[in-house]
Amino acid sequence: MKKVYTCFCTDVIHEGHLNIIREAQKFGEVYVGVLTDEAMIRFNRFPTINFEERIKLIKELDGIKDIVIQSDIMYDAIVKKLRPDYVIHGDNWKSGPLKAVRDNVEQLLSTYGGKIIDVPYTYNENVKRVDAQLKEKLSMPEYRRKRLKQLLKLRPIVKTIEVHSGLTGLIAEKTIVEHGGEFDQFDAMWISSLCDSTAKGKPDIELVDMTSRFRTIDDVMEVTTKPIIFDGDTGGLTEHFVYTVRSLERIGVSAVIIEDKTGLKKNSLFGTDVEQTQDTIEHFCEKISSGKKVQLTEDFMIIARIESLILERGMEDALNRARAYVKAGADGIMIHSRKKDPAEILEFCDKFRVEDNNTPIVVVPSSFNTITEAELAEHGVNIVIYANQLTRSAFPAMEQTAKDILKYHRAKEVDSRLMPIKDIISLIEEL
Ligand code: SPV
Ligand code: MG
Repeated sequence: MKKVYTCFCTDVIHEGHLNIIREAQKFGEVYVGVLTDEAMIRFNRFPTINFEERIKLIKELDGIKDIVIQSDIMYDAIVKKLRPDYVIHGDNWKSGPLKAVRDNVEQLLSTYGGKIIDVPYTYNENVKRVDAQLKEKLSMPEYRRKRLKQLLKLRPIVKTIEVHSGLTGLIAEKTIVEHGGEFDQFDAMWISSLCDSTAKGKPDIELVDMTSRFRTIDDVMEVTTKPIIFDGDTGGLTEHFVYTVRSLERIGVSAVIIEDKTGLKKNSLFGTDVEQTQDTIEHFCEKISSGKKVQLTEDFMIIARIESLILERGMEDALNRARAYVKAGADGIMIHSRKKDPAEILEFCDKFRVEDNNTPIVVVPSSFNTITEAELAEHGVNIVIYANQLTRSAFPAMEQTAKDILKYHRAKEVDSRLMPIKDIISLIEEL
């Protein structure tokens, strides 16, 4: 009997999958691969059921010879082990990022005469509905909220990008890149106080009020499924912060990061150029523990941000605060720096990790931007936030366009740099 292999990366079996199995059976015995969670989340949406449940789902299908666990998006290990005569897949992998997978399989099979079978992708109303329902499920508060904790277990480092609108949310949600055989996408979204304020033409001084910040969260949530980390600035008065925690948790935000500053907060990247007051350890600990007391689920995280390095209070002060904040109940520590050299951040991480191997560390490498995610992960960092790069890339592009229209007295000269009208219309999915 010939061997036919297909890999499923799904939490629901619909007629498209059944069609693939039917087609596969015509060529031989069917082996179905189940992609691990770790591999699946590199390029697909987050699974709504876990790996064991997905295996069970496939096991219940008729006409399958065996199930194979596939732990990499690329098929090298599977093809080596199974040596299938055929690999069958929906023809959607002939273009887009998945084409790299098809090319890889084609090359692997060519070494011993194996063949690819491309089956026309089933995309009817029924399949569309199943797809939409899964997406809807992932966007629900109870699914979205816990996802950050799930990702912390599945990812070597959780990659987070700043969003401040529905449109930037869509970029965070949908951008998937294949590069050198590796797939990647962002895991989570950061609602930055700096960019949320900047988008409104306002300074980053806690002037944009919570009602407005929640409006931004809602705009993002409407069109995305990925988990949200909210920049809570100083958290405000403890008596107010407890209400913020409740509201964020209820709507499905996964974490709030609050910084240990008090009084008029200014953006940290000003450093010591402006007057900034650091909170006392006791007072900030009280804010953290008050927040922890009011939350209702195990999913929500309160992350304490330490400003000691920004304010040049020294490494010992930063480490002391980290110890105290964790003791007060913080679910994570964000350590910030505005130095170009990542040395002080890495020193903090190394020293903190000697004492504490569990508490997640968050960093925001805006200034120390030469360091890679892998290097950060080696030093025990769990979440990396690209806190303002989308805003900083959009602004100069828009400004240049405005200048050129004024210069040429028409828009023809800028057109080649613009997204085609057709593309911008189709960017937004219609229900
Ligand atoms: C933000 O994005 O608003 C932050 C990070 O708080 S930083 O601007 O680096 O302080
Ligand atoms: Mg901020």
